[in-house]
Order: sequence, then structure tokens, then C-alpha cells
Amino acid sequence: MDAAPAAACRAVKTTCPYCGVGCGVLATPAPDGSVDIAGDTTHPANFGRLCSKGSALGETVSFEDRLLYPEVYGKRTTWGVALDLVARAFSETVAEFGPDSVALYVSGQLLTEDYYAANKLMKGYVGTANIDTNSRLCMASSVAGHRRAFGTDTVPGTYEDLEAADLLVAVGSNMAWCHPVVFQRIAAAKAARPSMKIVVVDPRETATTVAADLHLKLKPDTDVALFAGLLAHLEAARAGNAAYVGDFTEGADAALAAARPWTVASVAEATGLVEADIAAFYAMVAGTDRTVTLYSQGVNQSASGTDKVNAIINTHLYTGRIGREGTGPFSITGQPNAMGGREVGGLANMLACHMEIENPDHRDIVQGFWASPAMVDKPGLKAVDLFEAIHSGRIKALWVMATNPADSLPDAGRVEEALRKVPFLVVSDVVANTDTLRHAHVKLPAAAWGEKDGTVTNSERRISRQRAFLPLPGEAMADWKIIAEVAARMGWADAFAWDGPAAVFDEYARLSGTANDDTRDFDISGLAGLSAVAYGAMAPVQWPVPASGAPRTRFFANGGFYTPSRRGRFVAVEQKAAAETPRRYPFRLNTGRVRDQWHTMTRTGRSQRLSSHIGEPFVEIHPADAAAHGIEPASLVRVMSPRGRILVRALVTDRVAEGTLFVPMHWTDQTSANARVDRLVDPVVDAVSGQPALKSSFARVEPFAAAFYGYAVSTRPIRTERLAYWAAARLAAGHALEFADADPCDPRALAERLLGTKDLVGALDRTAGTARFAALVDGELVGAAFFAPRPVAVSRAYVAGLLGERLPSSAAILAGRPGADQPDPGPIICSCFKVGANQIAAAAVDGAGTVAAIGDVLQAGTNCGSCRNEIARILSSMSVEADEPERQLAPAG
Ligand SMILES: Nc1nc2c(c(=O)[nH]1)N[C@H]1C(S)=C(S)[C@@H](COP(=O)(O)OP(=O)(O)OC[C@H]3O[C@@H](n4cnc5c(=O)[nH]c(N)nc54)[C@H](O)[C@@H]3O)O[C@H]1N2
Ligand SMILES: Nc1nc2c(c(=O)[nH]1)N[C@H]1C(S)=C(S)[C@@H](COP(=O)(O)OP(=O)(O)OC[C@H]3O[C@@H](n4cnc5c(=O)[nH]c(N)nc54)[C@H](O)[C@@H]3O)O[C@H]1N2
Ligand code: SF4
Ligand SMILES: [Mo]
Repeated sequence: MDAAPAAACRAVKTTCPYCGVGCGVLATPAPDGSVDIAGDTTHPANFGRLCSKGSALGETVSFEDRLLYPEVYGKRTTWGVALDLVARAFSETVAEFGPDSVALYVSGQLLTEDYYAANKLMKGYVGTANIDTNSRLCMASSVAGHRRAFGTDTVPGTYEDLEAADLLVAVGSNMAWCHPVVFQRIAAAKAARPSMKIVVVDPRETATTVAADLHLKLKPDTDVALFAGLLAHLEAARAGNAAYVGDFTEGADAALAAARPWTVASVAEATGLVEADIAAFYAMVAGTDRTVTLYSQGVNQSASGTDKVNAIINTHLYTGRIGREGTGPFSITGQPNAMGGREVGGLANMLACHMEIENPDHRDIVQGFWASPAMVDKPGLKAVDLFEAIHSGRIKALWVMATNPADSLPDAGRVEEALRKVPFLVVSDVVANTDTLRHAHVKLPAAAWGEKDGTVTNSERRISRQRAFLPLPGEAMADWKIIAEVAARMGWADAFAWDGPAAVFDEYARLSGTANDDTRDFDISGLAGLSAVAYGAMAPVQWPVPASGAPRTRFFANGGFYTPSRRGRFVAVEQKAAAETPRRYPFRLNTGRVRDQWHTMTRTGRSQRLSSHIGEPFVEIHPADAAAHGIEPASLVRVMSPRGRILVRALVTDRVAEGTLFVPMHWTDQTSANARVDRLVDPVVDAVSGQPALKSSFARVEPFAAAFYGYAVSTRPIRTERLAYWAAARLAAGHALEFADADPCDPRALAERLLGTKDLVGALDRTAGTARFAALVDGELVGAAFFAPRPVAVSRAYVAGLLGERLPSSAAILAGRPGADQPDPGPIICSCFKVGANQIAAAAVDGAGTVAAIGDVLQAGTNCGSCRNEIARILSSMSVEADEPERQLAPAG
């Protein structure tokens, strides 16, 4: 059933493998191996839209850098040898040290079928709940908050509610960059109905705050105070829904009692917001029935993450704004199958189909259904503890699938030590080189997006098919199949004898309906019994899909919670006192994402289009802090915590508050010298959910005394030597490298080594201390390198555009920027049409004063639309610094 490669050149309907919006994609493979990508106009998540990452999917499906064959201890081997070894090592470890001595660490980027197989193997057959997922870093606080309030992990609403809301409050979410298509749907709704209001709660200005009617730039981790104060205000303003509270909820009194001490003045004190803004926000919420509160990592990734979630949900229960059109709390999911993983019980404290490990009835249902020989009866280790348990010797064999913990877990240096230390490490991945794979004893080549078949569930509970449209390369195998093969070798062939993903899905659907009778929200028994053909043709569908009983789109408008009393629960929450700032680490370090990269860049990093937006790791630092520390714009900065240090580019901007920093999570040792931000991050976790507080470590900064800065382009990969700083990016015609070092260099000699040729033209300018070299073969530019004592002031877009081109003379390239007759495009804003900031500014000067007008004259923003907010920001400020020194960084964060 795996991957019948599509008949030549037919469009295959599938689902985007990046964010939790879950957009439908039409993929058309061409005979030359390329793939044409378009949005699926029939898919209810996106109706044809795709963002920049989705649009560039075709650039990421090549076999370059793929892991194509199994490897054992560094040598290529057969599947038989690799699978036998994994099964034997796990079996022997369990026999000698017990089931809790082995672990799986999996991912919201697995398909539901993969996830189900992994969970069944561990919780029902090996007999341990030591299977956790990177969703612990992502959604665990939302899961815990949902379970406290609803008795189950339900997102009650839909994307249509976001459009139908009169007030959309986005908390700790940069959705313009991280959930661009949902954001575009909201922006379109607001354009059609300007009375709709958007409030964004974020300590930082972002591409999302640009679109807000009100931006509450609060102090980090003070959201509980803001929402507890809101609850108190709703009571005082008599905006509650007494009937809803009385009929369908419990615990309101305690929550209100905890909230009442908050006044606008004390909230202002706690959050650092001005009273007028708080009062305006509270009045908007009190006066707007159709309110949706959408939230993501600024809420979840916090030591008070679960309390933040419940502080938000309390306000919806109190007003009865839940489960009705245009209302509700809305936890938006990160990964393509974050939601599916929660459904199948991927977390160490859950069973499959939203059943609970601690509940003996649930355990019996699952054990009976699986006929499992060794059912778990207690929760397993959560991600951070799991890696710590390697250090203490408890975990002796670990299998990592579809995640890159060496880069994405907090205190990543210690995680890497654990990976080095664990006696047996298996890693299943699709690419050949990651920071995690380099420690693997066994490497297993997994089928990638486009080659694998199965289902994912998006943020609005919609299950969609991912379909294969490419043949399996090398010996790659689907993840569920790899797991089933290992299970069979451990002695459980019958229980894992599925003949394809349809059979796995069928088993899962049947389990969801077993002994359910609406005692559990997650029921897709109506999808059981699909033939392989029907499964192949399955249209996107929102759960629940019970075999009997009415389907429904939303939850809880009339109660029906899944707590023992069937009432929704208020949770009394307290704002935690701010942790004391250590004297030597005075900055709060916030981390997160940029528009065009996905996590550790193993796939998006291959796309030149995506790399043209932001091509380097950076730290956002306030101008006053930069001045106080002698940090110049675009210079290099060391950011340090007690756990580690990184070296990144300074982005001096008042988008961040004084005393705070923001660093993206994307750059790894594969793409940079020393920019893995999680090496700095404290492994502090939320006490309820175990989710790490990835957005609030303490750090300090220091300018880096660079002897020189450099920028190089080449048609071939550029060597990086032992430079203190480098960051590599893809270009249309090759590669780019930003670099610098503390020790002076001989520029010509270094240029020769970086570009791998001695055949250079160019010159040193001793007075300016600069040097410029170019390598031309038959008049065609194959490489260039620029050196300067300060950040190199050449136009990246211009130089990159000449690579691989035939040049009339070397003068054009050595100037580093276009002549007066050809304006410099500036940093790329629209990656679809390669339109730079300077072009947008120039068009605006010529009269194109709106985003639409810019689209008319430059096309910018007219394809995926992900850059529209950045264009709006340029238009509103018109203060783009053209160059000097030109930054790779786009102007809107
Ligand atoms: N381009 C892109 N899109 C992605 C991803 C990607 O890697 N790249 N990853 C996907 C995944 S898995 C996820 S989980 C989502 C994440 O999506 P988001 O949660 O939107 O992304 P982040 O940038 O991690 O963080 C969001 C915001 O939280 C703010 N924040 C920090 N501390 C606080 C606080 O104390 N309170 C409040 N209110 N806000 C705070 C940050 O300043 C930041 O702007 O994105 C998904 N989409
Ligand atoms: N400081 C900081 N750290 C963070 C965050 C943050 O905001 N700040 N965010 C956290 C969050 S929300 C998340 S979700 C995590 C994400 O962190 P990770 O999950 O570690 O990041 P990815 O780069 O998505 O790693 C996925 C890996 O799986 C591989 N892969 C892709 N498809 C498949 C497949 O089908 N099968 C297999 N076997 N492998 C595949 C990819 O090549 C890649 O190596 O990072 C977390 N870490
Ligand atoms: S919004 Fe972008 S990344 Fe997210 S699913 Fe849609 S196309 Fe993919
Ligand atoms: Mo995530």
C-alpha cells in the first residue's frame, strides 16, 4: 500500500508538512524529477492559499543530502542487519534492566499511523510509557490546561470562528510568520469587516503586531496577571454569563476569588503596560460577545504555561464564549501533526485516543483491544527528564524519530552529552546530516514528505491525508513500517502485521470507538472499516466522526465536558513572582521563529528562495542596550548564559524592549559556526505540563572583537575552515557564506581556501583595509569574496544575482553593488518574486502607497502573501536604511 508513485504528471492532493494550519497542496511531479506545487482550492484549511514555505516545497524534495541507506556504527548495511540489531538491543536491554530502561523520543512531524505504531509498541508491548515527543516542547501546556478545564484535550472551535470573531486576541503568537495562511484568513475577514478588532499580546513587536488594533507589549511571563485581571474586570462589569457558569461549570468562586485582588493599576504594575491600554483591552473583551483568544508559544513555553492557558480559558467559561460561532479559546498547533500525536497518545502521560494512563478503565479498554502482554500503568519520563535519565544511567537505549533534540531541547549542550553517552542510540531521519544524527549508532533512512502516505490532524481537528507522489529513494522506508519491522523482530509480528497505513488507521479508528458512548471526545469510529481505496480517497474531515450519533463541529456550547461531573472547570491561578535576575546575566532571552525557516532547517535550508529572506542567525537587541555595550548594528555579538555561548549578528531594534533579547531557534552546527540558541536555554519546566520555558532564560551580551568580516558566494559549497563565525545559505546559483574571525587573516589566501581556487582577480585596498576577489571561468562568475574591517557593505542581493552569470568585466562584481543606473534591490522581502526593501521603498516614493499598489507595480506580496505585513511596515515607516552596512535581515521582525 505504500506509495504507488503517481502516474506521470498528475496532480496529487496532499497536505503541507510544515505548520499546524494543515494546508491542502496539489503536487504535480514532472518527469525531470521536479515537482510543481500549488494550493488546493478545495481544502477547507486554506482554500488554495499557501505561504512562502508551502510554495517553496518543490525546492526541498531533491535527493541531495538525503539519508538513503541504513547505517550501523558508521557503515552502510542492509535493512535486515540494522533492524535485527535494533530489535536485539532493545529486547536485551529490557530483559536485563526492565522496560523502563529503553525510550523513544518522537515527533509531531510523524504521521498519525507512525505515531500510533510507536505508541502501541512502547505502551502495550515493551510495557513502558517512556515514549515522549517534541510536542512536550510545543503543546504540553495546552494539553494540560485543556485537561484541567475540559477533562480532555479538546480545541473547541474552528478556523471559521477566527474569521467570524468580532474580537481576536492573539497571545504569544506571531501568526503572521508562523501560521501565515490562518493569519491571511483573519486579515481578509478584517478587511471585509473593518469593525473586527485584533489585539496582540507579545513582549516584542512582530509582523503580527503590525496588523493589530492594539498591541499589549507586556513584560515577559506576566500573562497570568493580565488574564486574571480580565476575569476580575468581567465580573465587575457584569459581563459574565451566569446561566452558563451555573449550568455547565464548577470552580468559578475560587477562580474569581483569586482574580479579584487584581485591578487595572496592579495589572499595570505587574505587566509594565499603561493603564489606558489595559482598560481599553478589558472594555473590548467585556463588550464583545464574539471573542476568540488564540495562543501559542508565548503561552505554552513558560514555567507558568499551564496557568496561562487556564487564565485564558477561565475568561471564556465565565462569559460562556465557547463552542459558539466566533467564540472560544483557540490553542493553535505548531507542527503538521501536533494534534494527531496528542490524539494517538504520543505524550508520556497519555494513552491512545485521549485515554488516560492513570484511569484503570481506560487501561483495560486499551489493553483488551491491543491484547497487550505488558500494559503500562504509570506515566513515563517527559522529554527533559528523559534526557536527564540518560545521564543518571536509567535509560540505556534510545530511539529518536523525526526530531533533532541536539538542537531543539533546552540546555542543548547537556543533551548532546546525553546523546554521546547513551549506550545505544538509534535515529530515524530523512536527511543525512543533523546535529543529532552525528551521535547515532544506527541511522535509519525514513521516507520523507511526498514519499509517505498517511494522515495528519491540523489545529481545527481536521484530519487530512498526506499522499505519496514520488517513488521511495534509495532504501528509505515509511516510519510506521520501520517500527512494525522492529516490533516483529522483538516477537510481536501478529500485533504489528499491518499491510499498509490504511490498516493502521482502521485499527486506530476502531479503538477510538471502543467502549466510548460519548465518554470520550475523540471518536473517529465512523472512519473505521475504510478499504485501502476509500482511505486513499479520504477527504479532509473534522473529528469527532462517531459511527453512531450526530457529528458536530464545535464543543461545549451547552456544556458536555469530559470531567467526572461533565462540568467545565475553572482553575484558580496565581501570577508567579518574577524570577530574580542574576547580576551577571541581566537580559531576558526570548527565542522563536522567522518567516521562511522551519525549525532546524533540514528542509527549508535547502531552498534558495526561503534562504533569501533571512540568511543569518541574529539577536534582536534594543538600541539603548546596544549602545551601552558598544554593539554596532550588523556587528557580531556574543550571547552568553551560564550554560553556553553563541555568536550571532546584531539586529539593533526597538522592536524588543530594553533588557530583553530575541534569537531565532533555527541555526545549527550544520548551517553556522556557533549559533545554537538552545545551548543557552535553561531547562526550567512548567510544573504541571513538563513543558520547558524556552522563552525566558537569563543571558548577557558582549561585542565580538572581529579582526575582519567577510561575505563570499560560490557555485560550489564554500569551505568554512575554523572561522569563529560563519553562516551558510543557499543561493539560486550556489552558496553564500557570511563570516568573521577574531584573528587577522591574509585575505587572498583565505579567499583561495574558501572558494577552492587560486584563480582570483581582485585587489586589496590597504588604506580602507578592504579586499575584494572574484573567480571567473570563461567570463562566468563562479565565486567572489569580500573582506572589510567592519561588516561588509556590499549588496547581497546584487552579488548573489550575478553568481553563475556571464560578466562583461570583473569590475561589475568587485564594486559589490550595482551602478547608479541600476538601483540596489536591498534585503529581500518578497521571496516569491525576489523583491527587495529598497525597491518597495522606491515604488512607494513613486506613489505606490498601499500594499495592493506595491503588488500592482512590483508583484511583491501577490503570490503567497506572507510578506504583506513587512511591506506594510516599510510603507508606514519609510525609514529603510538602504545599506551601510547592509544587513541580510529583513526590516520587519
Ligand atoms: N516560519 C515558521 N513557522 C512555524 C514554525 C517554524 O519553525 N517556522 N514552527 C511551527 C511550530 S512547531 C510552532 S510550535 C509554531 C510556533 O508559533 P508561535 O508561537 O507564533 O512562534 P514563536 O516565534 O515561537 O513565539 C511566538 C511569540 O511568543 C512571544 N513571547 C515570548 N514570551 C512571551 C510571554 O511571556 N508572553 C507572551 N504573550 N508572548 C511571549 C515571542 O516574542 C514570539 O513573538 O510555529 C509553527 N510555524
Ligand atoms: N529555544 C527554543 N527551542 C525550541 C523552540 C523555541 O521556540 N525556542 N520550539 C520548540 C518547538 S515548539 C518544537 S516543535 C521543536 C522542534 O524541534 P525539532 O523537532 O527538533 O526540529 P525539526 O528541525 O523539525 O526536526 C525534525 C527532524 O525530523 C526529520 N524529518 C522530517 N520528516 C521526517 C519523517 O517523515 N520521518 C523521519 N523519521 N524524520 C523526518 C528532519 O530532517 C529533522 O531532522 O523545537 C522546540 N525547541
Ligand atoms: S501556512 Fe504555510 S507552512 Fe503552514 S501549512 Fe500552510 S503552507 Fe504549510
Ligand atoms: Mo512546535
